[in-house]
Amino acid sequence: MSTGFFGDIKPIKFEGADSKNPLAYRFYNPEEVVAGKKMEDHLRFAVAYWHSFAWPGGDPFGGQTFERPWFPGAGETDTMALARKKADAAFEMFALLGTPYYCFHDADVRPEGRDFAESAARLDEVADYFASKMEETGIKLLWGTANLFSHRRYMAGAATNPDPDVFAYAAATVKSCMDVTKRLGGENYVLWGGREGYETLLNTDIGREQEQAGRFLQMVVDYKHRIGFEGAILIEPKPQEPTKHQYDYDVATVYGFLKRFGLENEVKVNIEQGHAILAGHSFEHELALASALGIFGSIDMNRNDYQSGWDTDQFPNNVPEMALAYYQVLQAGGFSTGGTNFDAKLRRQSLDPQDMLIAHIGGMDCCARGLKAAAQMVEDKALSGPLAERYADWEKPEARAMLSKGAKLEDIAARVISEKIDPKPKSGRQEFLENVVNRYV
Ligand code: XUL
Ligand code: CO
Repeated sequence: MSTGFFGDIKPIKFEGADSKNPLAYRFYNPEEVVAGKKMEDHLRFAVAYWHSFAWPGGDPFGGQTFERPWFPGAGETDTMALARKKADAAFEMFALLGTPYYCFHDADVRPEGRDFAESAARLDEVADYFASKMEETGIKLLWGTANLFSHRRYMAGAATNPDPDVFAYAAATVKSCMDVTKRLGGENYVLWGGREGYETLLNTDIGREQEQAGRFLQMVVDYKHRIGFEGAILIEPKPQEPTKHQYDYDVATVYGFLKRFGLENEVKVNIEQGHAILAGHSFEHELALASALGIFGSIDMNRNDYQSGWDTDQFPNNVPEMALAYYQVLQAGGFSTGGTNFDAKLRRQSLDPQDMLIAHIGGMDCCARGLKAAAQMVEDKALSGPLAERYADWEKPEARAMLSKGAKLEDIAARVISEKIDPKPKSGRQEFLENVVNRYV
């Protein structure tokens, strides 16, 4: 049943590259087979509940710009009725877009209760409502997560808080969110440590805080196994914002953390484009590293402004960048439990319900173009061919022997002398390879 929020807009259809209809897909054709799989199954798109349905359009200088019938103050005072109204509009949008998945934090979907028990009960009640909508529409949950950063109790961290009561509250909250994620068939559970970091060393014991975070994560993994949650546990790295120094800085840092607490085979990463940029990396670097370390899980798709230095969470629209990102996703074997979650929000002047659709349509089209370009590069071995050639000498037995167990520096040194080894530098061919990529995008 239509909520009327999106007027009489019909489900968005693929119309092809020549279409001028702003409410049509020009490149995302869910049924089209790319590299042996339907585009829909490659990309596994998800809508983020928080940006589209919970964020009021504020920035540091001004508050709400969006008027939504489910926001408090819009007439209705029963906050659970507003939560249901929000869910109605959200599922209507998922269905209009044809996005197979969505993602949410507890705080996006239920009003905060007077105490933990009431908040948890409200989450359960909303989850029942979601369950019936999921059943009705076939829309699935890519991941659930707990918001352990907005409420003032978390201002000094959740798992890393100096106050053990906050650690306890955060643990109880994650438990309730994992329960709900499992109940809704969620395919992953995400932990983004928004406040797990610090502003000043003057009041911070880094060693102790990281021990707390490690223990917390071990308990999350342990709980996952005990309840039989089959999804992946994912950590989402980010270098700064909201805290100045975040403990989950980037993929490399997260991997070190996982190793330290014996969790590298239990936890993967959810990599966000904007967070990669903030860390001084490229998105494809973070993806390639996660894949090389065997911890690639899922992506938060968006785009960060390259000048502002903060997390602008814009919708993606840069196809050449997406092509390199999906190239890494394909090299990693594609998504298993993961997907492409639009952790992206409208600009605060984009007031209309149509803007929400148009932003997602543009983002999905851009990902589709990136995927198609990436798949073609894979098929043509456009990059993997030259790469294999560059490392080909490592296939020789004497080269492999140097990396085998028991290899010794002195034996290698003797061979350099006896075989008169004198390396001849070869071109890295970067411009050639850049030109190759440009043929595909
Ligand atoms: C914050 C961010 C979060 C996580 C989920 O920058 O990306 O929305 O994706 O908590
Ligand atoms: Co994110």
